[in-house]
Amino acid sequence: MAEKKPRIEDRIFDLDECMPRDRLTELQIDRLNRAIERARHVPFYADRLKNVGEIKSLDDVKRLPFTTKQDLRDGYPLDFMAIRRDEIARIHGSSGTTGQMTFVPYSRRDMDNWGNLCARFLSSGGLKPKMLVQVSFGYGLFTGGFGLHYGIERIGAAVIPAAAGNSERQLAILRDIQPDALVCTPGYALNLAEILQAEGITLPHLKVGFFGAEPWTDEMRARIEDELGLFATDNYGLSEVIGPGVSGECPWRHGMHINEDHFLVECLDPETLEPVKPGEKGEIVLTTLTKEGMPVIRYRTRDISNLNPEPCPCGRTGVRMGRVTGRSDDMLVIRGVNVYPTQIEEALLRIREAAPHYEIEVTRPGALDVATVRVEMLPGMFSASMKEMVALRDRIVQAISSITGIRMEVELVAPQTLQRFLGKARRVTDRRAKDEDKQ
Ligand code: DLL
Repeated sequence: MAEKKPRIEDRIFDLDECMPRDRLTELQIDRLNRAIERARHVPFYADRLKNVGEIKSLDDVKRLPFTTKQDLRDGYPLDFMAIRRDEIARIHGSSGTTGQMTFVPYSRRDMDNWGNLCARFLSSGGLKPKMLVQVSFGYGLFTGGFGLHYGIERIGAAVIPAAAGNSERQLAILRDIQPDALVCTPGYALNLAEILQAEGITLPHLKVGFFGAEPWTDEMRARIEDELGLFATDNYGLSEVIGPGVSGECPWRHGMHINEDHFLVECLDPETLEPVKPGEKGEIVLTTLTKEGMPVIRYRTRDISNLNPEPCPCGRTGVRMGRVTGRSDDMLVIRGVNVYPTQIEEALLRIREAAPHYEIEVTRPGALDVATVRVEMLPGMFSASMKEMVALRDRIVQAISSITGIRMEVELVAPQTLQRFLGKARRVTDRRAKDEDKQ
């Protein structure tokens, strides 16, 4: 859903965002050679880069080794650090919810670059000096809170570091301080919108919202904008690479411009590891070009997206990555069909009477997979007749099937009964391995 004409004024924060492509390529090659030299301080890379000579064209990137999350885990706690201990300016880390956590050290220069990179997408999404911003991301090892914080300050706007959680307090800030901008996960924005609606509070002062850290859809954006009355943009990043600031939307909102002067991007077929055609879906693979604390080479993000190299009307020259439809490790294979949780969300958001809160459970009671989607009804629907509820359930089954190609069981549950998430949502429970053990 690309926009015809942006609703907000575009403000380019840094002219490097508009660097002509040929100059950008030259800069990337130069920076890549320097990044390789820095990476040689890391034993993992020193060994793998032994026979890699000078990089002369971006095609040479094929000669470089890949890095996986497992490699970083094996290097726990700081084997991937390429600076001295007394040069560390900050250490962040990934949560470790899906395994061993990893630490990510930053140098002073990394911190400086990071602030600028976040300022780029904040500016392109409508943040202006002197605006007041509520940051409802976690502050801590998670990169969301601190990353956005420094970007906001770089623009000359003011921060309310609300941090994640305590919805009562979040609402009090929104209502009583009246910030101009909100920063959090899209799921949490929707959650706040829902509580505001239940309490009959409207927020005419909110102008812009910056949402990221988890997959969301255009339908979800429309609902958030409608309910909070703001202009919402998507931004993407990951802690292993820097945190938020890898890419972000411009006001045209047709993909997130990648900060290619700092990150070299590839979109590869996750099986063959060969590049996919422009516009086709593949795994995003990133190489840091300027990172000093922990450079990564060809880091396999597991995020599935696509790259659009067409020029953008905004004038920024960085390629645009499409919405992340999910992580390749989030992908469910149900009866042989690939399904991403965002597809369920997309289906639910087409149906006004269903709340976009859902859980997916996959089981294998016999030979076949059974996927059950639990969906919350909106409060008004809860008192509907049995006939209306059955009709609603059937419409949801139909919507899911038309998007995913498979039929799932749908259970309607009472409003406010499914878990809400302060940070990233976790919606899938896959019980198939356990079911097989039982058989
Ligand atoms: O989530 C960094 C971040 C913070 C990005 C705040 C944007 C805003 P991690 O905790 O390491 O870092 O998680 C990274 O989150 O590989 C994606 O799977 C997912 N992700 C991040 N941004 C988006 C997005 C931060 N805009 C992982 N859309 C990534 C979809 C996203 N998924």
